Amino acid sequence: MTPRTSTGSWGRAWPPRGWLYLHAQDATEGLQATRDHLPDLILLDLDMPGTDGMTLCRQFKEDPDLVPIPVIFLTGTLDVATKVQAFDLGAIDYVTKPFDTIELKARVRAALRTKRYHDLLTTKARIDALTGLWNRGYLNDQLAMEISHLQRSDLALSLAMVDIDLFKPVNDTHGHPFGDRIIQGVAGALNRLSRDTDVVCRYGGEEFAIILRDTSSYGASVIAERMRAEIETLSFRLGRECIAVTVSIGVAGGDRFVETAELTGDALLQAADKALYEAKNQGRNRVVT
Ligand code: GH3
Ligand code: MG
Ligand code: MG
Ligand code: MG
Repeated sequence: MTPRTSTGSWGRAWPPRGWLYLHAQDATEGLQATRDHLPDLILLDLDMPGTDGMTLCRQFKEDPDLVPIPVIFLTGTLDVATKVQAFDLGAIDYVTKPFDTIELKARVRAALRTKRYHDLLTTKARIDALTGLWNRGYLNDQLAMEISHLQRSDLALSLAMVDIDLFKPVNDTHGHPFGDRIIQGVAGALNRLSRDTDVVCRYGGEEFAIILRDTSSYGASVIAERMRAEIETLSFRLGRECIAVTVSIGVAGGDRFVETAELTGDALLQAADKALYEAKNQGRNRVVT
């Protein structure tokens, strides 16, 4: 593997400053480098020693983490059938050797533009528009991933479900836009009080879910209590009035699961939801674990 930062075989001006250009000798190196660095673009020579470019491209496109990376083929022999095969495998473009440097650069820029749009849309699709928190789809993905990565011996993963208390009357009395401001304020507090490793989501209307990594149910209940206490102190101004809200929180920890096999995302969500229901039953504005 040869990482080059500012000069490549296309002369001093390429790749532009700040880009990292990695050169792999063969398919094995190429696949490893791609997994390690998740580049924004792959220039793939069809004619390589060992595994050929088509096979490597197929490997890229079979890996969910690598699928979004655009692949441009470089090749000397490109009949129509090969072009079709390359596009069908997921390549975004091709360049025939000997290639014109200016044209190749333009194709690279175009592919990178597409990749940037893709990344932007992927991010937007995961974010809740009102609060800027992660959305429910992202929560489900992350929860499944966290659980599949948990070691059998280490079930330190917790989930907290947070629900604003008696929110409907607040909305009915003061209007939906004011209700939205409260949802944003609560979201901000949850975000402030969580750690970088936590995943804070808006689960739905006035409900939030937080994945707490490396956290036992006890640890999660301490964090949840801190959040509950902080939210109680917030006040939302509306004209001359100041409105306060409280939240109820249900906490579920992986460590409460006796059978590791029973610990799934759904099971953790259900357990947290059950604890939340219990918190509401006990009179709201409290944490139940
Ligand atoms: P509880 O303590 O049992 O949770 O009572 P609640 O009134 O909060 O419960 P309920 O689930 O009956 O009401 C939730 C309300 O949240 C209903 C709706 O008016 C409000 N809501 C849901 N989504 C939004 C939203 O995006 N914006 C605003 N402003 N209000 C919302
Ligand atoms: Mg409710
Ligand atoms: Mg509620
Ligand atoms: Mg609710």
